[in-house]
Amino acid sequence: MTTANRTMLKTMAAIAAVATLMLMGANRIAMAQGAAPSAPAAPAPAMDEPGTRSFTVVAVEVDDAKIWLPSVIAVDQGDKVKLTLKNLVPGAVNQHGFTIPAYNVTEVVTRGEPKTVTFVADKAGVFPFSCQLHPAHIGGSLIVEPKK
Ligand SMILES: [Cu+2]
Repeated sequence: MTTANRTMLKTMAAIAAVATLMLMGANRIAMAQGAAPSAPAAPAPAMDEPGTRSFTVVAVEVDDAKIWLPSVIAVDQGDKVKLTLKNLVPGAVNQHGFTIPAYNVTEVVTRGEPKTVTFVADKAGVFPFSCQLHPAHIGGSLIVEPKK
């Protein structure tokens, strides 16, 4: 192999390595924005003090369905969880509920007035959340991964 070829190979390897790093970086950004790519209204979680997991959870209407998004919120047992609740459902009814019975979280969220709730996810498991005002509305699950 000539020196020129070897130099060329090294350059190509370097370019491939940089491209891989860039791809990994893009992945990380996509993951940081939450587990719900179907939630265009949910902005990326805000930065917070270490140990706090912050999520914006929005009530939206799709056709006739009222849905809290993201539908899955996953944290680790022991995390401090901060939820910013926003009601973006249009129409005459301007209040929707948000409840996680297992964690004694129950809020009424008025459109235009986001609410913040914080709690420590001390129990592991899968816990449903929903709108306590309108049982037909679609909720989701809080998943608390057990501590290893
Ligand atoms: Cu509702």
